Amino acid sequence: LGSRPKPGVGRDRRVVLLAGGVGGAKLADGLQQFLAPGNLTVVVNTGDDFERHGLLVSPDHDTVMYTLAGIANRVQGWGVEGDTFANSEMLGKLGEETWFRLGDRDLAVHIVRTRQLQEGRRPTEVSGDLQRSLGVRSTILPMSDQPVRTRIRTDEGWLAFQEYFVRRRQEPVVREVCFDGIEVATASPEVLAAFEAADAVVIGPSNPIVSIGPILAIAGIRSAIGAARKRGAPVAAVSGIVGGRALRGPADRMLSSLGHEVTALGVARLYADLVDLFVIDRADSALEPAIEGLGVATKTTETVINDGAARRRLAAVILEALD
Ligand code: FO1
Repeated sequence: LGSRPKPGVGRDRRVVLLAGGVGGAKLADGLQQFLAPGNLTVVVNTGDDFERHGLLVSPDHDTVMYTLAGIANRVQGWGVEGDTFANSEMLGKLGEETWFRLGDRDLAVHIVRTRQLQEGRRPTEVSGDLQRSLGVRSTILPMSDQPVRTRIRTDEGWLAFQEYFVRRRQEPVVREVCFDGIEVATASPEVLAAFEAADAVVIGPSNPIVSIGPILAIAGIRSAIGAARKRGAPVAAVSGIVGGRALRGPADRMLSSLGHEVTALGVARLYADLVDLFVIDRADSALEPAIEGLGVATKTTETVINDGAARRRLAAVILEALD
């Protein structure tokens, strides 16, 4: 029963989800099925944004947008289902770097985004038009309208995020992470308004360092979450570490090389001052007492969401726990 949206129950609640790439997008997809159009707002990380062939690519934003539009490549998680790479092939012939693969349909989004930004529109406005064009019924908000770029320090020196994540396949050991531009980046008015209107806030199972980290580092966002909580809007976080491993991506090795414990408890410590509830997988139920020792309530359920039904079940458990 939990996996079928119950019509009416809590559909009118306004939920704000903090999300990075694929894991956050999957939970957004689950939550969207229980909430009335416009009642889910996804604040996305833009620190992974990347300039390619003169175009601006916003991977975490586009992964959430394609997922909520129902057109995401479900195996890869990023890019458009069934996309072709004719343009990428020709770019290669013309001597362009193509290790960061842009599909032909994906490319259209970057062309439109870049043109509108060059005309002086804010990333938030551009994002709104793109998601409406693709029929997304929730609201996706870039964490800031100012540019932030995650950089990774390795033994070979500093790398731009996508150089680390894609070109180097996350092989180098991460010694330090920094968010260029974070000092002057502010939460957009739309992001602040979303937190003010929120009945609940959820931190998705994305990488706590490089996906959720940049969002929480934006001036105004931690305090906006704190204000929502003080106002009575419960705040939950979902662990992206299960059984000491990341479900995908480099979060486990990154947490380790940055000196954090690579467990759901280690992630809970990063969020303890922000959240009322921490959602962990059944595999980590033994950690409940230690997490509750941080002053955080726990909810143990299935957090590995590889199909639509699992996404809905996790969303239902979270919405029920936040009720
Ligand atoms: N990830 C890869 O591993 N290889 C790619 O060629 C690649 C291209 C790509 C293009 C558009 C996009 O939105 C995402 C893309 N990603 C690719 C994923 C991306 O690097 C990650 O989704 C995020 O940056 C981390 O969450």
